[in-house]
Amino acid sequence: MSLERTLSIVKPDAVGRGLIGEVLKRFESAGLKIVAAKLVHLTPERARAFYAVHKQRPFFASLCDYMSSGPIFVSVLEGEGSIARNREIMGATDPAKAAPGTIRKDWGKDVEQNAVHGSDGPDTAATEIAFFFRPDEIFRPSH
Ligand code: IDP
Ligand code: MG
Repeated sequence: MSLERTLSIVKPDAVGRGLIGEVLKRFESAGLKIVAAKLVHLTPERARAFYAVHKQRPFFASLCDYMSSGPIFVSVLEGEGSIARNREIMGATDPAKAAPGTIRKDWGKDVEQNAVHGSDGPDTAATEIAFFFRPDEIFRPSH
């Protein structure tokens, strides 16, 4: 494994229920370091741009409405194998199928409002981090 960065989003349903701290605690307990973070309210256009890869899927319009329905908490997680590690901590896309102890099992409402997003590979991680953060907004030990 190598030192990686990945993008995490606490989605509007979880932010609205006051779960930001609970989610971040799981990342930090797993040894992932939060190296950038902020609250963002996506416009529908920005939500469509973020999820452009899914634009042919039947749930695209609903997903973009949901993701622009309230503030989200975006962060960059750094650590060994952080991309896969974050996906493990999140659990399966559908909370009903997620493993016990995962974020989505504990707090996801349904397959759409599933509490969190995490990048699925190195290329998407780089693209998604750049979607939300300028390089100078990401912590480096030399700062
Ligand atoms: P992921 O978030 O686990 O990577 P993706 O397949 O990339 O899952 O889907 C992106 C997001 O789209 C999901 O997190 C969820 O919010 C939503 N989504 C995925 N599948 C469905 C579905 O079948 N119905 C409604 N929403 C869905
Ligand atoms: Mg995905």
